[in-house]
Amino acid sequence: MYITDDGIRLNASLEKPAGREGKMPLVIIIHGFTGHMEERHLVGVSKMFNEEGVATLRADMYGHGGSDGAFREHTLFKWMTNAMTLVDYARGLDFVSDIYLCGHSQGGLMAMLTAGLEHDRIKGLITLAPAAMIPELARRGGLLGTSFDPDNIPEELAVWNDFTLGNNYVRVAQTIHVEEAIDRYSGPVLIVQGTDDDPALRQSAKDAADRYKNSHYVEIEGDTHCFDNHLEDMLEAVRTWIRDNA
Ligand code: FER
Repeated sequence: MYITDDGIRLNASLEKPAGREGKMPLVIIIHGFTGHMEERHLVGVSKMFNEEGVATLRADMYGHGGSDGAFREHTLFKWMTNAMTLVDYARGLDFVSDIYLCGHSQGGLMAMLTAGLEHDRIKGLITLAPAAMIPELARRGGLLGTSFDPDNIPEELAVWNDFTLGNNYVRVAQTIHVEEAIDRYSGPVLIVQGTDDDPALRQSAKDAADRYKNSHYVEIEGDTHCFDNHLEDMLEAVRTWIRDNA
């Protein structure tokens, strides 16, 4: 199905727990940079929530997966309005009681920013390896292993093998201050982080956990950015938290 954000179709999937009737919580699940909603760790987390009686709404963000928009043109601002559209959609579902946000990597950063924007509507926040350092890296001129003059941003950044990022991505990221979003949110927060992930990302996840008023930080020993090695451990950490917080 599609959820439309100002004419942009977002490819989405709404899943309800088998056999559960009446009102129930719902978690919005957001993928990372170059990612999509069918990634193994996101489908895994969605199924786990459904087993716990929690509905899920996974969506592809602007320029990713089956959604409209070009990858090159995506920005954190566009993703923020996408995420607010998903929250509005969830608020319009008659079976939904509380709304939670869950995001991986850039989607984790997005969940943090959206929890700041929608602090009174979000019951809890779950971030998996949140890429909270993106704005600071953009200000320093060093995204994704590239190096550029942050005051003279190149027209395009070639990232990884097949991806080209437009200049507006960097301009937008430079203006974002994650700390403000963190300070606007006082609900419960879970941050799950693999120890074999990028050290700068891991440090920024730790710093975010320290700054949130009400957070729980779990490290998965020996796991990667996408929880390739110990997916079950990550899922158990989230399961335990949602049982305590839903
Ligand atoms: C970066 C490091 C990580 C970056 C993006 C990411 C755009 C996001 C990773 C992900 O979402 O999986 O420097 O720059």
